[in-house]
Amino acid sequence: LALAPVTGPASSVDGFVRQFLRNLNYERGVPLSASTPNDRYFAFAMTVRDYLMARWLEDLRRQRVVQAKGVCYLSAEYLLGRQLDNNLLASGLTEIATEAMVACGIDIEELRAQEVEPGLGNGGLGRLAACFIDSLATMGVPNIGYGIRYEYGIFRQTFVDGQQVEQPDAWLTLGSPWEFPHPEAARRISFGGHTETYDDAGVTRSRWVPGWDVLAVPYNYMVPGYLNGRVNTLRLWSAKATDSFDLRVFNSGDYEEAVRAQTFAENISKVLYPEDSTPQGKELRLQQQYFFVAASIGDFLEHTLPADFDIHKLPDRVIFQLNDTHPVIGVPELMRVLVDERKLEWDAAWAITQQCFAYTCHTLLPEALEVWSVDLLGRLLPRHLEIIYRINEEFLEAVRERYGDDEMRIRNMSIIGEFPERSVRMAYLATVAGAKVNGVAELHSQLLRDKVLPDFNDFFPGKFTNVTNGITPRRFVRLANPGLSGLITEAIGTGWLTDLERLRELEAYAEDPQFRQAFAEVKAANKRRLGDVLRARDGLEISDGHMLDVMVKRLHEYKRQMLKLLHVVTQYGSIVSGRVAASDVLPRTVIFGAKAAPGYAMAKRIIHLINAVGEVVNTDPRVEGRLKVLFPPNYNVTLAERLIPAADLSEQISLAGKEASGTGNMKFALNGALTIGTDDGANVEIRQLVGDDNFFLFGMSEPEVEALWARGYKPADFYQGDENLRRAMDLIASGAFSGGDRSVFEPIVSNLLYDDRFMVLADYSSYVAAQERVDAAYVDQDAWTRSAILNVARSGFFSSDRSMRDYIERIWHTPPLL
Ligand code: 26Q
Repeated sequence: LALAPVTGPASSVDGFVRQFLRNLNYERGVPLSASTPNDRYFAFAMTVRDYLMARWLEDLRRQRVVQAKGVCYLSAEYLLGRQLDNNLLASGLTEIATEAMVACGIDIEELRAQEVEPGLGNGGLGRLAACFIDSLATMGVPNIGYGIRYEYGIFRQTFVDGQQVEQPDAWLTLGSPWEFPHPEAARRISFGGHTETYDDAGVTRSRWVPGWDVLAVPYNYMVPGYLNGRVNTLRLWSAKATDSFDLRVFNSGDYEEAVRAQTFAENISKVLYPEDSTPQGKELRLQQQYFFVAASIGDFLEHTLPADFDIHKLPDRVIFQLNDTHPVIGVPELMRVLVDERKLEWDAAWAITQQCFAYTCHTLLPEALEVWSVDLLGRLLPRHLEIIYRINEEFLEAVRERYGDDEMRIRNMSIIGEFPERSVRMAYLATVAGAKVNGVAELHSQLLRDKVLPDFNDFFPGKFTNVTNGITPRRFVRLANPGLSGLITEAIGTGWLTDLERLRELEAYAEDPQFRQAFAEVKAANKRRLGDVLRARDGLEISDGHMLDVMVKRLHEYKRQMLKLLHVVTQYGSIVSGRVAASDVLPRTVIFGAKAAPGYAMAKRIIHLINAVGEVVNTDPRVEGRLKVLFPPNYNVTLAERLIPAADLSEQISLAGKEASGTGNMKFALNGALTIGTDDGANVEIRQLVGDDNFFLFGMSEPEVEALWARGYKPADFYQGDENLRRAMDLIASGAFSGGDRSVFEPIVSNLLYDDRFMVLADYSSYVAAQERVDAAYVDQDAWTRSAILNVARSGFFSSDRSMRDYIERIWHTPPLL
């Protein structure tokens, strides 16, 4: 890759040292001798920042001059992970910076450890947004990511007596060297009040008379492309009280009330909602959504576009990509700006709006489809509610024209639902307004089109499409797995990091015993490195020679951590009952990482049970240390970067038809783990690519799931019919993992026996059989390594660069800016 000649203050070891010391002295205000590790981290990060700054300004200038079409990615979440190593890598400064620190006698590891990762997302959706902006920068596509600068990110998880306890994630306590606040560019965002009509030169128009407002202050973050001298922008909004709040002090003399009002306004960007599946319909959440979307659209229209821009040409300049329904309130917002403020005719405004939005859906769970009660929405955003009603009226009119008075169809397609209360269906609004609607894996897109929104697919032929998710190989291969990256580059040369399909060239190396040996050594070294991390972080020990069996993702019943746990309990039960000699069990360490939504009682109980099983299994001498269950708390991006490269086995075991895509599955495959998985989400595509011989498939397919529901699913029948399953369930029910207290985990057991919405029991026997195939395969280490190499070689498709190319081709039509 052509890299512009490295110039600027930090581009030699000497220059880096000088700039570092200057930052330490003049920005931090400390001499090296009196500096803390945090001072040194800040000065170091600022030095990397200084290097990128010229390129950033140049890109901003270029984007202003060229006025090409760009993508505004609207996402309530960005799960960025640590920035330092990524930005060093993108700048090509890693070696220079390392040498510079050696020259200063500074331990660069100590300095790295200072960085607190910005956890501004829940899981897959937020991490996907972070991968996408990395890929766009690397491909030179102009892009702004817009979102919220939460003061508190996803909670820090701790365990007390095996139970999850949440702590606030105060990631900003010591500040962040990566953000650039721009208070001078703050925008006023309004809420509440009422609407009225008025006479505008003979035309009756509506307008919004808001009740209160807040300031949205932008904070910019650099998004550097990989070794291409490009830097895009991530702009996150922070809420601040407006002076109208101060005015109230002046007017009323009620100082306490005024301060309360300020706090109220600033609550909007205070905390990330930690629910990732069953949105609660909280007013503050809707405030967050409107706050960042209105600020972002306003910012783009007024600051990115030239002052004299002909607004009718907006679709030539921008596509607003909606990351799930969270930013969908942007649709009526753009309509309001165009109709009320820019005085466009409704039809013209609607034609523009329909070309400027596209919508990505990330779920299939009906309970996760976002709705807002008309009552709440009307109170908070009365003008937007009017606009939504009009959009719906005109849409249903068109539906009537096409199908006649098919009242059933009209009720089903209405953007306004009536039960259990009158509410706005945000996914429907997004589908009606969006130029395109996409799912995130082939199976998901197909189910979305045929099962979730079939009427819309019929009405809008060609609107539905698929873009299979991807992950950035820069972070999740190059940074997370330097050992493997070195090996790959040695074999096939450079270039694969920006053209991941080139990993195909590794296929031949799978047949090379020396390469296999080297590959296995890298895996072993990654396991030792993980061992060091877990020991230092949590006091946990990984035993030598164990298979590492890893399941990391949010805790949700549909993802079925319980299925994995039932397998552990089955193995444990057969050892302690003497049916299987411990010495005949293939040594395994099972690692879980998962946060539960704080209000999700069943998920929290499952966490408790995993910890309880671990406690018993890990300390029972009869197991002879051949089975271990580890659950490091607070799984996050930083830990993922250590865990994934060390894994032998990747657990992707959701009920078929429930996991939209999954992206962890891709990260594991690209790091040479084999997958045990159902035919769900992107697993389907992974299996097709890596081949059946290199993937452990089990469980019902989606049509089989449907068929079993149709026949009538009785989980107790599966319990009765499978001795292993009965023993495992009985062991849990007996209190064996709760000091004899049978009540603690009873709700889990009875839920599985009498409800089991996600069919854990139905897939149990197939899962256990697949795990036996895993055991058998793992015995032949060399054959396993060969399969692992083939997983890497055949997973190049899952680069987020490819996802971005698909979005560009199918949805955005925004070429790279050369
Ligand atoms: C919505 C409203 C109110 C409060 C919270 C939310 C909310 C927040 C986050 C709802 C959903 C989420 C996150 C969903 C998510 O991460 N989905 C995952 O997206 C991945 C990327 O496409 C997929 O790979 C996963 O399959 C999907 O579960």
